[in-house]
Amino acid sequence: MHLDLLQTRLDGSEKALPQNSSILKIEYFSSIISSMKKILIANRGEIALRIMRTCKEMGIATVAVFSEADRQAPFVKYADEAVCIGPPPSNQSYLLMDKIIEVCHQLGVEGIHPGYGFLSENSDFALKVKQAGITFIGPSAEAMDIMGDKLSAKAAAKKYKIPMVPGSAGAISSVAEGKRIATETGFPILIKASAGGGGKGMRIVEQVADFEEQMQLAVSEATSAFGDGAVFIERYVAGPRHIEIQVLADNHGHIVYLFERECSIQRRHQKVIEEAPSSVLTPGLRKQMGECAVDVARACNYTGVGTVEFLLDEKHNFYFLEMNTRLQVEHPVTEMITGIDLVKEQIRVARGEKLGYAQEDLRIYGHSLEVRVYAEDPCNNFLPDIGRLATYRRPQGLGVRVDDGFEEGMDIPIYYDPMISKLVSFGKDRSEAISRMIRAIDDYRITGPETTLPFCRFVLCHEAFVSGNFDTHFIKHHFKPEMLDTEREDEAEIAAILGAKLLQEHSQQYQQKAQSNGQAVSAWTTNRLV
Ligand code: MV4
Repeated sequence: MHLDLLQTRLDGSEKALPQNSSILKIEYFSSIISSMKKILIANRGEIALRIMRTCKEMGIATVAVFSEADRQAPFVKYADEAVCIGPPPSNQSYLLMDKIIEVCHQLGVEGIHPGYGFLSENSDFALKVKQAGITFIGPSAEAMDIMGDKLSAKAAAKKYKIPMVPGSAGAISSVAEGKRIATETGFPILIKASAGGGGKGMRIVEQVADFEEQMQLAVSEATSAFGDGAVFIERYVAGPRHIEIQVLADNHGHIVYLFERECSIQRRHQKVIEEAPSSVLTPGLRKQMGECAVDVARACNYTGVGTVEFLLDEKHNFYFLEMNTRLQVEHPVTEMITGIDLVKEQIRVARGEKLGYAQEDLRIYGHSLEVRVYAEDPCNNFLPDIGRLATYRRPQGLGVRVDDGFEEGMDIPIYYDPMISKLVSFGKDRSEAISRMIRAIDDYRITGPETTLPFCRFVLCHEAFVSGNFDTHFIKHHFKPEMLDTEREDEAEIAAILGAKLLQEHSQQYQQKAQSNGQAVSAWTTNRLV
């Protein structure tokens, strides 16, 4: 075929072809065809596996890097090639930027997927990867820097009409200024660290008399935790819901929103249950929030998948909080309701391809829930309860997805997050998604560590959850450890012992009766229930 016939790139984009040299044309096409034939996953566990599965579907070879603690992990076995990069602690393995880049050079890797956590939001890493001539599968270092700092994120969002919680316009430079702004804003207020996020370094102040002390604490906390003491003030929104919008942007100026995830069910800023869609958004509100999220992405020239977090108050006013510049843990619920593979989109965008659809082409199909299964004891203040997965059997069946990184018999390493899996359900509507999730929880067999499964079951069965009438304080308001039905395994065991005991007594009586009647009793008949 003559090259001129291929005026449109294989990916559907319309970048002009070099016209005057066939050598240039050959280079141009081979750059498209050869781009990203091998990807390194700079992560571990369930997300590393999840990314590799998509790579396999796309015909892309995978490289795993792993620590000594993960030698036996499924993600290491699943990868086409795997390299041990150090001892178990993350700062001696998964966080070693130069070592990971070195592996790329050795193995001819063309792209790095950072997953979530670890190096995923580290703009220095994104820059180093780019400078090494490797594609970072994520946004630019610049976009990460803008959104990584809450104040610069808000400043960028100001260019568009994005609703934000009333408060200080920028960093608070003195206690006096803070007191004045807090009083103008109206108590209670929150002091937040600009470098914080996800609830880290947040302080609530009820009255002006407490301001000075709280501000000093906030500044010193922010300085020691983030090396940046900048703090700002926001009015405290009571009883909000946490709604986040998934966005997806290509390198050609096209941005879409893939609807929302409701993540209000949290425990100490740790998400417990996520769902899509939210049961409180109307189509109109969804469109408004979606379009705002797209503007936030546009404000920082965002590319790839990202999440824009909003608070929704009781009157259904929404406020932009922050943007997460990574693939999120809870991305599967969005995949389930849109039918879109978000990792595939990340890779396509990183290869320079155009989005294959416009906003009007997207719709919500059904309902999806995700629960995070942790090796933590919900009856003992959620203390990590790591150890060997003595029994590990996943639930299966229609509308059930399990993203995990373990097999039966494996030890959960102490060095990392104790998440065992993400259990995801899908149904035609919310009530079907809930029933399937409860069924899946009941079918899940895990022995060894205690898990958060009974706790998740409790939430799913709670009237406030079922009715959709909840906010970010749900767990604080409704949960006490005594409420958990964790005796169920023990009860089954007790029932079995009691049953055996009754059987034994019965057969003794039967034998005695038979013998007193002068009958011979075969050993095979002694346990017969008559
Ligand atoms: C707030 C707020 C109330 N008012 N901001 C916590 C995580 C971080 N992204 C922002 N967070 C909050 N910011 C104002 N002005 C309440 C929270 C909050 C919260 C938000 C989402 C999900 C759970 C939460 C639990 C406690 C507090």
